[in-house]
Amino acid sequence: MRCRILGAPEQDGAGVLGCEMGPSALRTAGLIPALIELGHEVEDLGTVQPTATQPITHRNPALKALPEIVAWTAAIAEAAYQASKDAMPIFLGGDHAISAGTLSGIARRAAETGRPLFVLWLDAHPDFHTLDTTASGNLHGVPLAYACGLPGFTGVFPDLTVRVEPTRICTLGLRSVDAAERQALNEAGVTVHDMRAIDEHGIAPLLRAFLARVAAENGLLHVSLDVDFLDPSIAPAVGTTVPGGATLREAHLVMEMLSDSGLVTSLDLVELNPFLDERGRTATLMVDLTASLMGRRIMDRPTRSF
Ligand code: 6HN
Ligand code: MN
Ligand code: MN
Ligand code: MN
Repeated sequence: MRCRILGAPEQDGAGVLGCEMGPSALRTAGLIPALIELGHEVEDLGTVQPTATQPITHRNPALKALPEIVAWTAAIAEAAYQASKDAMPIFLGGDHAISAGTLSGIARRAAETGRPLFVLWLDAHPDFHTLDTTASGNLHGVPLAYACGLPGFTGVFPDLTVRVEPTRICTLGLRSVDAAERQALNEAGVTVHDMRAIDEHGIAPLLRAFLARVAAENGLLHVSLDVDFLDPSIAPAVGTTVPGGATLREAHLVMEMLSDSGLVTSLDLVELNPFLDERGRTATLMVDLTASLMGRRIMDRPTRSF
């Protein structure tokens, strides 16, 4: 596979500084050699530069760094659109606000192919706030709602060329959902497999059903992996840890099934905060998970199946 690596060291969307070091840590942990070793052709596009900021006022006084996030979103959206031409882009965050840009750029690209875009959101949180409902004001809590075209972003965030269809989104691993997000997720028809569903059914059948749908509709699949999808005991390097996350094996199984499906066409690696890491273990885990997604196997398997 042909991969394009793009660093997006945005950090003002999170409440804790440090995500700007995320791309460096992922590179230091050996992301690119791991991909090359798996036989992929890797093109490193370097680092996205945000556009110039413009002053913006908004009725929600809680919003933090709005001009900065808007500037990043515009730059990342264009870069994501360009990088996704005839290759699989891997976006290195940066906090999860980068996905406002990656999703809108990818959705624009997907529309040109005529294939439906599906999104797998691996996260403790749905990031489904609007600019009006966020209480923390941290804009890493809004990217999925923005990309779906929920109300209130128009005239503030960059106009969406193509919106993501909420009924084609599957969130996996949720365990911290604010009241306004819960209501918006239900109204929009997003598929939510929270941690309770994972506990009750196991992660594999939930993911398998979603992948079968993507395959049946000949869809493109964007995967957005937030470090806090993982349990904090194995992934401490994130500012928004929530106990009770995915285990090491659950996370690898998700990646292995995604690899077997052959459906993944773009990937976000977000929220890694190296300032909070322990001797690089979270960065290393994120690289190992990416390697599983890109074809690393414990043993050869006779057939590709998911
Ligand atoms: N993330 N819902 C919380 C908030 O502040 O709006 C947490 C957001 C977390 C963001 O997971 O990328
Ligand atoms: Mn997130
Ligand atoms: Mn999260
Ligand atoms: Mn919130």
